[in-house]
Amino acid sequence: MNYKKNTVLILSTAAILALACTLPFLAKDTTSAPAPLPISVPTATVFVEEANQPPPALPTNTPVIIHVMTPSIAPSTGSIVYDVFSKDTAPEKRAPYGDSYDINRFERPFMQDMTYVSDMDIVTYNLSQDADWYYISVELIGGNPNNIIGINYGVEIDNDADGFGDVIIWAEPPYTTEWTNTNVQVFEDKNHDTSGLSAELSDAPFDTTDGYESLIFDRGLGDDPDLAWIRSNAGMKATIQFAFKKSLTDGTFMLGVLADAYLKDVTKLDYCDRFTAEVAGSPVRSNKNYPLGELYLYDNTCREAFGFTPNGYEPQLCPRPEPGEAPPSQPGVTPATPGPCPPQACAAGCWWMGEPECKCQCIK
Ligand SMILES: [Ca+2]
Ligand SMILES: [Ca+2]
Ligand SMILES: [Ca+2]
Ligand SMILES: [Ca+2]
Repeated sequence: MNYKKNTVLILSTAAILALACTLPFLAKDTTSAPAPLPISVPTATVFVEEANQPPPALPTNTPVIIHVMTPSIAPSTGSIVYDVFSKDTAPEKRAPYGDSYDINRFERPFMQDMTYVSDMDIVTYNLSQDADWYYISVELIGGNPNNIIGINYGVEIDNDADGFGDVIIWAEPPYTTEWTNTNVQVFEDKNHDTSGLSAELSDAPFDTTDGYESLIFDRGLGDDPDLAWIRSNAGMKATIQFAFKKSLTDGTFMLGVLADAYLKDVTKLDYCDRFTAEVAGSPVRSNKNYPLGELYLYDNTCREAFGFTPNGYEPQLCPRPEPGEAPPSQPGVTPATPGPCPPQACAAGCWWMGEPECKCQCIK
């Protein structure tokens, strides 16, 4: 009996010990972790098959743009709107007048050191139209819009004549003599802040606005691939010429043009709200902020009314003749002396001081 009992005890103990060694939760040897699952290794055959396939087509970022309409190559010329120009005073490193910072009127086609850039000095602009298009022709003193300095040109449209620009047609070089829009964009201001707080005055320093923030046409991409175009050297009064679809407006609007070779940022318009007059400097020698500071290489114009008769109080509207003042020499033509301080002839040895003095200054 005892022999049998001992034999059973020994065999039972051996069996328990053998089982314990196979149970992972009892095993103390941490080096005997379960073997990892086998990794699937691609076979050489897979690579060979892929290598033999033609390369996949690369995604393209140049969608095909199909134009339906192009503007006329011979639009008419509209009534001329005049801007101040600086050609005659440029050798004296100054603008004659016409730079009224407070009211967003600039005449500074100059580098910061007052070096003159005639290719961005606006002299006149005019608007004409046909059945489908408005044409905005811009006359510059210089004849090379492709000046290496890099000049952007723009057309600002104020649809409701409240002084806050609503749309800008914005173009960058290179310009060609054929109509193109590979260098044209159109932006909108959807939150009504292009003039900051006041449409009539500078609100500087004011930096919380986003100007024309919404891109609605990008070099042919947009709801209408033909929305806006530009060409250069199209005629005496058209060193730069824009065309845009009439559908962009309701037919009544105010419009002005600009040339910009420095900031070139439509989200920062109106620039007069960004910089104080002191920081921006002035191109007019008699101004206490002369010479130019942080805002230079920028020329813009007053805005003219199209499709409606203005009441004369629209912000940024081109000045009207004063009562009793001689009417324009031609019907519909704006006088050639915009601004409150038109230049006058001075005696020999004297020159016109412009704003704010409005008088002749003579060499003593
Ligand atoms: Ca000018
Ligand atoms: Ca507006
Ligand atoms: Ca303002
Ligand atoms: Ca805006």
